[in-house]
Amino acid sequence: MTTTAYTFDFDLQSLDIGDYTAQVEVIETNTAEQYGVMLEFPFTIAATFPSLSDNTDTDFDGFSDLLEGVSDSDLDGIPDYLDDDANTAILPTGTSEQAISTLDGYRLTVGDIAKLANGHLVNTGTITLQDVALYAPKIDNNALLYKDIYHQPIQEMVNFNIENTIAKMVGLHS
Ligand SMILES: [Ca+2]
Ligand SMILES: [Ca+2]
Ligand SMILES: [Ca+2]
Repeated sequence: MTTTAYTFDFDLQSLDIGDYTAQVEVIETNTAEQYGVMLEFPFTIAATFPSLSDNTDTDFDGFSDLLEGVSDSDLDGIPDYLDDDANTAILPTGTSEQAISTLDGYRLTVGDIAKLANGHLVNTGTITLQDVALYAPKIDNNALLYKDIYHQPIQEMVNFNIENTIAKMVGLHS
């Protein structure tokens, strides 16, 4: 089996400020079955770019915000200047909870609700019930949790994706 990476560039200049969901669909053309897969991911066009300083180290990893920048080198959804750990088998949660972790070979990434709720300031997968109410309908209009007025989380809620090379699953853990 061989794998070839393709890169697609999009010009976002014509988009207004706001939240968007991008869809990527790949369909086989060389088989009768023409199997396919569709991936969706949210992104936000923000009004302002974060102001990064050479004198500030927000994630306390020894490198300044300006040096690290807003790229997401480990692809976990957290920008470098807020991300102090390149191990993607671990995803940080709120300050009062331990990070969630998985096996080597899997990648934990910040979930769509957490991304939309926090924009470029996202640094954990932690979300609130209000985040669910506001952003779950943008992702899945049939999601049941945000319609359940009796849902009372007994601990912090973490919104994350977990992926390996074979399958991708989406989880909402509370
Ligand atoms: Ca830093
Ligand atoms: Ca990251
Ligand atoms: Ca990371």
